[in-house]
Amino acid sequence: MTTGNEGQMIDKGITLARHLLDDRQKFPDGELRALLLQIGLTSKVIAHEVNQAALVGRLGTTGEVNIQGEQMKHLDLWSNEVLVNAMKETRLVCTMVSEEMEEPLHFDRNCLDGSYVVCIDPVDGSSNIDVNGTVGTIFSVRRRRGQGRDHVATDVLQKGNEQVAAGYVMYGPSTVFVYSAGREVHGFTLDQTIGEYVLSHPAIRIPQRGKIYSVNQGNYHRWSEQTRRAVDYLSAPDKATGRPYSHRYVGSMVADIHRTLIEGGLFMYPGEVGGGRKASGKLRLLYEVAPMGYVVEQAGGRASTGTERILDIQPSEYHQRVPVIIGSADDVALVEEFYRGQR
Ligand code: P6P
Repeated sequence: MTTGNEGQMIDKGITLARHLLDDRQKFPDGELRALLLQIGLTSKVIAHEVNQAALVGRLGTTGEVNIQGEQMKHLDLWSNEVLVNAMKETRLVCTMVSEEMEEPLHFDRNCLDGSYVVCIDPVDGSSNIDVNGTVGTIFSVRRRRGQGRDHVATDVLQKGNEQVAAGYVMYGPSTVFVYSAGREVHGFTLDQTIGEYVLSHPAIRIPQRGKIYSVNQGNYHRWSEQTRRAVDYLSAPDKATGRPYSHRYVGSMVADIHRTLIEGGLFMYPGEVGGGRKASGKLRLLYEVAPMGYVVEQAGGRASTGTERILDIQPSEYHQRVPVIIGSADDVALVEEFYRGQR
């Protein structure tokens, strides 16, 4: 392996570490840089475990049920523990919220240590792992604003527009680390030959409009009239308006939104009528929808509930669910017209 000027590995491209260091003028916060590098490092450990899950007994469920009432997977618990330890080790994080933990975890008794609050979904879409499907880690970073144990109410339940960084890791045919720290969205692909993330998708911009919609069509009869009319419109043939859209649905939010980010279109998880636990959809605001919405907005897209910008929502509880329409600006705006009675 040769190196060129400034330690950049000429034949391997720009690594995540080099990128974050080079971005100093746009990225002055050394602590945030260190935190993102630690998340990147931890994701490489998780990537290996995901890849070997079937061989090391990480498939299947533990028999326990999480706060969401969902079967907990061996991989969920293991990856949560790995991420918690990794964040604690940095001494940069005072509190963590996770899909796998009912309450926020404070790393020191008085929450005086660590500048950041990190919300994570350790392995999103883990039900796909048993069938060798794509899964992902989603992370959201906010600054701690308060002090002492009472700071949770002010610091964890912050709006998505308070995030200072967010992103995801997609464990698919290749492992891809995508993040934004409020200026651009960059994607890195794990180069197994050197064990480093290498810049593969610089300055990602989502197409203004796409040709794909992504939603679990099986929930059609539980949707509101507006949702059904919007999906019927997208799937109806009409050459003049470039319809029908193609339908793609992996059932793994990271996979579906990564495709949407690269190719355009929109991903939806609407609320359901009938008063069940999915009245506000299935996906959680703090550690799934807000971070993914932040990334998509930074790439020029939009993230909405249908009537409200996701990043403007004031969270009221840690595991709060919200309806999601996220993707190309023109496509999200189109669907919002159905929810606003303009179509
Ligand atoms: P459904 C995975 O379980 C997940 O949390 C997201 O990754 C995904 O978008 C969604 O749920 C899929 O849910 O109800 O369509 O199986």
